Amino acid sequence: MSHLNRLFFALELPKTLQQEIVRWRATHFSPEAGKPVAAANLHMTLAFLGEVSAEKQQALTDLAGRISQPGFTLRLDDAGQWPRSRVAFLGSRQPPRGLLQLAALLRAQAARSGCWQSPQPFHPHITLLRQTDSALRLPAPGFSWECRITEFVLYASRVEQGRTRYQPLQRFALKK
Ligand code: 2AM
Repeated sequence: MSHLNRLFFALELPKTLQQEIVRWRATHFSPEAGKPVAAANLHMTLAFLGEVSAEKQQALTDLAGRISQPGFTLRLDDAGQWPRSRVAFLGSRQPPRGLLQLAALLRAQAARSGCWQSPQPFHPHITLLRQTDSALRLPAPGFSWECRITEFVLYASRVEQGRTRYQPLQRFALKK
């Protein structure tokens, strides 16, 4: 069997936005709130693929390459916590239709290619903290960032020297 890679499709955030979010996080969450995700690792997952062989990766990227969908604007204006998975996240009060369509398509392609997909509905989010405290004080509403999304990215999740690193493998342009 060929070597397996842990893969997922996601939206990349511009570096400037990653830095802004990290600064905002530092002022709105205490250091004890949880384990902060590194700035370069802040992203929005569209479809998690799991451990994938080179052959299956090729099939998945062929399918993803056929997606023809316009870009969209992502607004980040919501924060929340999932106590079961112990994460705090940033999200959208009204996720754009283009985002939901893209994720649905990628998740359907993944399922048809044999990648197990969670039965939970897709909740677009950017994980900010892991291993969170049980009762976090969440930032008050009023914050908002906007970001134009023109592509999506296939990432490999690797652990290097004890640190998780998400390596972009392939980029897929959305229509202008
Ligand atoms: P999370 O941030 O909510 O944990 C790389 O691990 C990315 O894939 C992360 O965005 C992570 O989401 C997501 N991910 C990891 N395991 C997953 C799973 N079993 N189902 C769905 N998404 C998963």
